[in-house]
Amino acid sequence: MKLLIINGPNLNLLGLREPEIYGKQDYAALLDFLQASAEEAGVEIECFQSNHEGAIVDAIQAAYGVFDGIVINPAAYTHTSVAILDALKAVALPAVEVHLSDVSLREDFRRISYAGMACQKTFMGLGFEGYRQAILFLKDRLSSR
Ligand code: CA2
Repeated sequence: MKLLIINGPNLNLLGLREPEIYGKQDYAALLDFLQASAEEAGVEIECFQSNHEGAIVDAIQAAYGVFDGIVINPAAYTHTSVAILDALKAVALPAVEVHLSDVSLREDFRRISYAGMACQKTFMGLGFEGYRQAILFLKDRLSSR
């Protein structure tokens, strides 16, 4: 089972600022955490991060026929990108949305999630643990098909 983990803009700068919202750990620590979570779940993962909307759309399209599912934190594009929503709908791979922070408790503009409309589940406000939950959720869903 192969999962694609997508992280959107600025998540490569994790740990640099706003630790009270996103935690103190950096992106390299997130990658280590993802790898450990994948090994625990017995799945293969590939991690992709981009600051560019089109590159994220390209990665979702390229996942078709290669990956069994997608875990995505579209970061700021969560709240703006119909293109990412359409790409997720187009490939129709099982997808789970993750947010480090609880976006429902923040500014109003963060309450809308376009990508989330094409996802089977959302984990938010759990920090890195949300990604682990997402991997386990997809593993469970995909193994019972
Ligand atoms: O909580 C999340 O995971 C978010 O997807 C993070 C996005 C934000 O736009 C979403 O509303 C919620 C922002 C990621 C920014 O990452 C930073 C990295 C370093 C310093 C400051 C922010």
